[in-house]
Amino acid sequence: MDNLDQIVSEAQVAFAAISDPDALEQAKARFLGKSGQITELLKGLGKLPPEEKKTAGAAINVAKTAVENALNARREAIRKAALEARLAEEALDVTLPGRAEARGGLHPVTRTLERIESLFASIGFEVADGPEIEEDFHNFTALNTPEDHPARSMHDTFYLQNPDGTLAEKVLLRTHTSPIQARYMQAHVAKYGQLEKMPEIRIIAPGRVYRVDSDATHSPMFHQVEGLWVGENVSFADLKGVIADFLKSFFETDDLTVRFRPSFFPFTEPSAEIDVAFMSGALKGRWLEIAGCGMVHPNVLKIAGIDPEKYTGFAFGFGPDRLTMLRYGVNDLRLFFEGDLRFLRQFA
Ligand code: 2NL
Repeated sequence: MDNLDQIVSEAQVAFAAISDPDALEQAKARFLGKSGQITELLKGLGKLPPEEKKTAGAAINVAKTAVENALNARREAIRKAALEARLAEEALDVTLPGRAEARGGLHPVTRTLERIESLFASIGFEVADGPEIEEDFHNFTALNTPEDHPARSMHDTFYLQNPDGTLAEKVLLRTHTSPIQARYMQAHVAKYGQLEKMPEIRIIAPGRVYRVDSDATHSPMFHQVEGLWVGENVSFADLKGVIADFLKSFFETDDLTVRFRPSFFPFTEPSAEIDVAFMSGALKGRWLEIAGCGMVHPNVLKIAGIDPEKYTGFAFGFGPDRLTMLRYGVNDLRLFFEGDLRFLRQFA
């Protein structure tokens, strides 16, 4: 029986020295496993004479229970120690001052776009959207742009490549937001074209556009807002009224004059450049070129499936980057796209 006491104290010493759970289970095997010391003793019981079996068996079981108790106590101690360590490591000081979330702000050009959208929404214009990667058809052909027009050249327009590196001739980054309107007209005709009286189209198309151009006043990516109103009896007089009212609302002053100067675009006829002059303030007295416009060319209506004998329309295109520069007195376009927070924070 001395042997049993020795096994028990050996187990207690062995378990106490271990603090890793896996190692503890391995140590357990030495005593209680298939060929562990206690197990071997139990196996040996069969060879004892019957009168000794009972006392020997009871003594071995007392030792076995003692080893199991030592094991369970150690398991529990290891588990507790691990929990304590984890609690200490993940301690959270709820009395520390909080870290405030930095406050974001809208980009000045975004402010201008939203302002233009809401002003036109107030006179019944819907905001339309479309892809920045466009097809030659919607960007040029549908807008009455001749095959040999310089805007179609690689000097002016970014074309995409095929996966094999060759030029994807008919796929490009849109050079204006007109293709949004070309697509909208097509979809509108598909929806209402068979009706005796097609509902009016009144949309603005804001978005990013791309041209091969880069200096103090040109960025290869810039913004445009185009507008389109198509219906029966839509006239150049309507165009002038809508634009003049818009500019007065946008610049928050009646103290400005608007001038329509003859010009040319393939997609409008007649076409005009819109100039504005402020009668007061820092920009007083200078004519500023602010947009292009005109009556939608009959070919553009025809390509979209609209009968130019029955419907007319006007269209215009603004550069919201330039409008933002004028409204806030910024002199370098590139500041808008460099992402310098010292500049951008002034508008937030
Ligand atoms: C400019 C000139 C303009 C348009 C854009 C347009 C769109 C359709 C049909 C006809 Cl779907 N025209 N857009 C018309 C005239 C001028 O923009 O210099 N923008 C900054």
